[in-house]
Amino acid sequence: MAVGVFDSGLGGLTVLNAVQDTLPDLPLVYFADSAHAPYGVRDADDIYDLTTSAVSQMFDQGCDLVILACNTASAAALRRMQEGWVPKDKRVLGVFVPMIEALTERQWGDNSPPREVETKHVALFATPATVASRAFQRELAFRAIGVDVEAQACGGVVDAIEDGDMILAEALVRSHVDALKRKMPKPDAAILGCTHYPLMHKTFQDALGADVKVFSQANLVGDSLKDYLDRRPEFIGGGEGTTYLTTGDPQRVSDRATQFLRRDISFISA
Ligand code: DGN
Repeated sequence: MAVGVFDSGLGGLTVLNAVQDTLPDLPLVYFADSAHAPYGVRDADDIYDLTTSAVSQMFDQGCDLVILACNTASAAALRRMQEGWVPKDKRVLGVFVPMIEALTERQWGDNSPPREVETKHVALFATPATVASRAFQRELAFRAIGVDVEAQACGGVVDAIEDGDMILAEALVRSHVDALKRKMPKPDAAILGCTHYPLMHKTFQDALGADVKVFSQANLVGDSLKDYLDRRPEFIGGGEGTTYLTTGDPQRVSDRATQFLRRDISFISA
């Protein structure tokens, strides 16, 4: 048994990295649905079908707990999966709740009624599908009142990062931040709601200004998983190391992953 980390492609490796840092002995399976990436431009039904198909394969690989590291899948598919698809002895968790708990200064799993919080103006940067789902606003409304969220769909950024074109990625981030600022001139906080954006953290911070608190999810998810496993140790598996699975061409995906994380990573076929 291992904990599964699912992503549409390689971006979730930022989350996997943070989990490996926080929980170095935890056996892990990383699943990249590279044959169908990117998810960010697909419609919700398509994302649901692809995500359930991948997570089924992860259950078959012995993962009783799967984290959807992909924001787009968390936004478009997670609630529907939790409401009827996930078997009773398995768990599927997303990446929004840890971010929202940090933003609203709540303890893990605090389900008390929504309350006023200090952060009043929040900028959300994410893929078009995540923005269209309004999942972030829905989950936030369960926990906080009186928060104004302005969402900016950041077209092109994921593709530029995947292509290794960081100059284009930086230019796109700056123009998306400018567009956001025209709608919300003074955000208190910004949420980087996409697996790839931690790699652009500095560009977002520079463009937004030093007084905006920028939340990047990878570390938050690592800490939140540690809390979860402290409470639910039955989900900690035996075995060791990380297995990397992909629906794409393993050689090509391994080469790109090695470039992306600047360390050797070897994928096998899912
Ligand atoms: N992993 C996706 C996300 O976090 O939204 C980004 C990549 C994509 O499929 N567009």
